[in-house]
Amino acid sequence: MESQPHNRDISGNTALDEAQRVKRFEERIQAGERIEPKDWMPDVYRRQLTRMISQHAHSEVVGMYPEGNWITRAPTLRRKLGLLAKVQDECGHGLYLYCAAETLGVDRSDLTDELLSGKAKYASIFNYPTLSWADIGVIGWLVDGAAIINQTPLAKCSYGPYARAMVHICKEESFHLKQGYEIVTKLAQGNSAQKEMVQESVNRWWWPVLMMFGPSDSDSSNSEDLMRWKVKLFSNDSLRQRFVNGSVAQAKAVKLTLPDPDLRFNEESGNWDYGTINWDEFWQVVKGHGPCNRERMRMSRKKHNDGRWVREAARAYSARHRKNENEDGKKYYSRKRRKNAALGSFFTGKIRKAAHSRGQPTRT
Ligand code: BYC
Repeated sequence: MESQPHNRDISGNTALDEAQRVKRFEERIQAGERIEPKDWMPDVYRRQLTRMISQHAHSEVVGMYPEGNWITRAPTLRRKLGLLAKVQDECGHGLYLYCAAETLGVDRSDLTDELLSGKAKYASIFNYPTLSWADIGVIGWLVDGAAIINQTPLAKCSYGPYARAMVHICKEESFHLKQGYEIVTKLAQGNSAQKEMVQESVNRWWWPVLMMFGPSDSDSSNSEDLMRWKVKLFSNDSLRQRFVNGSVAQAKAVKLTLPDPDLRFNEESGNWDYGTINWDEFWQVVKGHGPCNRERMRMSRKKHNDGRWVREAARAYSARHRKNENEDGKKYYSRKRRKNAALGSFFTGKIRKAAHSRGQPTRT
């Protein structure tokens, strides 16, 4: 469907009142149509998407810190290359997502300010420390595994730029999952110290990973809007359950134990029942009081300051190039450049004529 400016509805009629516009908007969503940046959308939809996409982008960026910490200490060159590529992918995911958020009319620098001021959230999981090499494997297996379960449905969400970004991101996440599970498998088949290290890592990460899916449905304040407008296609609890169901078999395959004495298969529901999540811990971390929140924010501010010269150089470069474009975005050449170009064609013409008169072939 053709895109329309914000103040018009899909038929271009500006006189429609708000209720009619919302109705049409919802009909489009129910019909499975994608909403594109220039289409009319309710303010709440725009605000919710901006919140969710920007927080997702921040999570990708902050998510680089705990893993980046291990690049210099990876045990082999192959592992170092794999980890380097993974961290680089996450940086790219942040970039796609900031671009997707900008299609909603916000400025990336404002989103960054919100992160640095502590106003915007990012995924709770990245406020936990990476204490051993096994953590890199377990993050790839469980954290990226959880991300895939959460994000694959987002590739079918109602907002076009977010959905398209997620297709690419999810493909890369599945490589991350494989590299993580490979590290975990090797360690789990290794000597007793390696087995102990990987089990200890699973014990620390399991519960925080379950919290990644967000609060239980009854406490999820944003789900109602997001599910009505098909941004979220499944609830927090249903995705968490899907993740638990898949992880049990994966843990068993590598002879690791998931640290939950209440984990048992429920014949009736066909699901693995699990124990109670410590929601106090979750909210403490979300509110900035987790084990590494201060360190992550310190690092984010440092990186932002260290990168100032790059942003300034990029801005100066783009300003210089913009000066060479007229209002229609067409290339504008300075008088000096036009004169040189004219002289160039004058001389080229003279040379061609001379060559022609000598009977020599000329390039056209
Ligand atoms: N951490 O109403 P709810 C990755 C907040 S990147 C912190 O259920 P919603 C990866 C929530 O923001 C992982 N805060 O929210 C990267 C809300 O507060 P506000 C990030 C959380 O949006 C690198 C309040 O709690 N993934 O995987 O309906 C390497 C109430 O929650 C968390 C995404 O961002 C949390 N875990 O649902 C490896 C995916 N959970 O904003 C891996 C896209 C909730 O109202 N996002 N809060 O003040 C989503 O799917 C949804 O936003 C969520 C939360 C399921 C995360």
